[in-house]
Amino acid sequence: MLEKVLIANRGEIALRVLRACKELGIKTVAVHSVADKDLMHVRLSDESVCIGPPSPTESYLNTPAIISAMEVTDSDAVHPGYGFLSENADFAEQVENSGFSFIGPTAETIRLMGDKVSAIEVMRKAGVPTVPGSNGPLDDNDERTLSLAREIGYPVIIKAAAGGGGRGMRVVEDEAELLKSIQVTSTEAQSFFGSGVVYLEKFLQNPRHVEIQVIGDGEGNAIHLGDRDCSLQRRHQKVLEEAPAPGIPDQVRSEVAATCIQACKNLKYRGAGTLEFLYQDERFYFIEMNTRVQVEHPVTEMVTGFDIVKEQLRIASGEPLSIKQEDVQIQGHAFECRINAEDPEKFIPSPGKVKLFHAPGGPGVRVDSHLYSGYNVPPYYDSLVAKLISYGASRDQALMRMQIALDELLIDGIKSNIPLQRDLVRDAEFQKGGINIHYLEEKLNS
Ligand code: MV4
Repeated sequence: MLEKVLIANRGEIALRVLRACKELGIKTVAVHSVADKDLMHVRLSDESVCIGPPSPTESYLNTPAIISAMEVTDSDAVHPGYGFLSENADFAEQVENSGFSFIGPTAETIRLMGDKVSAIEVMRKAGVPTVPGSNGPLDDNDERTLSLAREIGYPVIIKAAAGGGGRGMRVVEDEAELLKSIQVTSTEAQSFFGSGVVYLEKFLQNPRHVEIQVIGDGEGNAIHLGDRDCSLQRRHQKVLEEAPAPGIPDQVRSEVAATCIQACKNLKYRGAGTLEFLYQDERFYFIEMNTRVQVEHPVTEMVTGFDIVKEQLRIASGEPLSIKQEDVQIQGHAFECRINAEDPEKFIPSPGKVKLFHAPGGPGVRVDSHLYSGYNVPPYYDSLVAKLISYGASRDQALMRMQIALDELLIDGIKSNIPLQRDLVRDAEFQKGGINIHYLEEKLNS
């Protein structure tokens, strides 16, 4: 087993990783910026190292500072959490070349999935359903591109191969705009990402965002832990997630999951990962793979009873998967409300001193948060300050528990989106289940 893990992240996920390490008897090193010396996980870790000024580029994104901290503290491995360096192949490579373990897939796999064109290609070859499209980069053969788009049918969407998560895309409504849109998207992609490679897909008008959690041992064994619905989002920021995704026919669900496992086995995938799909008219369409633990992993943990972060640590220790696919049972339902330090109407960040924090509790309630009364939320980072998770035997029970828990949750001193979340869990359409990716923005605009 790993003896000492350095946690290269902050906030709730750093605390989540720290708890998993403690359960496994692994020593912990917290690295933090000057602005983060009072973080909860810094207090609770065995050692801590200040790695730089508040600016993320000089601290949590500072590879030499993090690797130096690993050397000074004699750490075995680094857990990158989500965001920051978690999907940076160069970081993973430098960590391993310095003789440490990166808790995640190989640099090669991260790079493969970071290029959306190659990600789609490996998935398609493994039998994972993808969106009809160019199945590769667009080239300068305009006639071919025009006839491809005509075959697929408008609207189509142009996406940057190096993009993802909603950056570098453009919808094209008709043939007259196609070539110009490709040019503009490619030029933008070149300047944002350093690569102008773009590809084309059929644009799905009202899909849901459904994703499948996988985990592999790096030796060709892999399992899936079911799906999550993350359709309730605003400007590509997820707001409220649930597991399992409601209303998906059993056969459709198990068929797509089987293809995901096949893909992970082919890749000899190591660690936790998520295949993102659009889901429309009872069909799944793969769009991207995330090679990290995700913010919303707790809803999967609640319905499987399986600790994803502990399994990440065990796999990095060279252990085989601790469960077989047959042992994975999806039981009950879970929701996660993301609590952000932001104005609930204008969505502008609201950092500052938390005068009072009171966490809800009771059966089926989990709170993943680094907040405490007196904590000062710094202005330099993501505004996520808590994840409120509810579990129930049924979707209705989990939703009921979330309503109650949201009413118990107190965060005084800063603005938060708790009022929005309280409204969402009482929304009749959301309660029915199966709203699409446009629902929240339409609701907020009406
Ligand atoms: C799409 C799409 C419709 N059709 N691709 C946005 C983020 C990135 N992960 C992929 N995205 C989309 N790709 C096709 N072919 C619609 C979106 C999309 C979206 C997807 C998931 C969650 C929220 C979204 C919000 C707007 C657009």
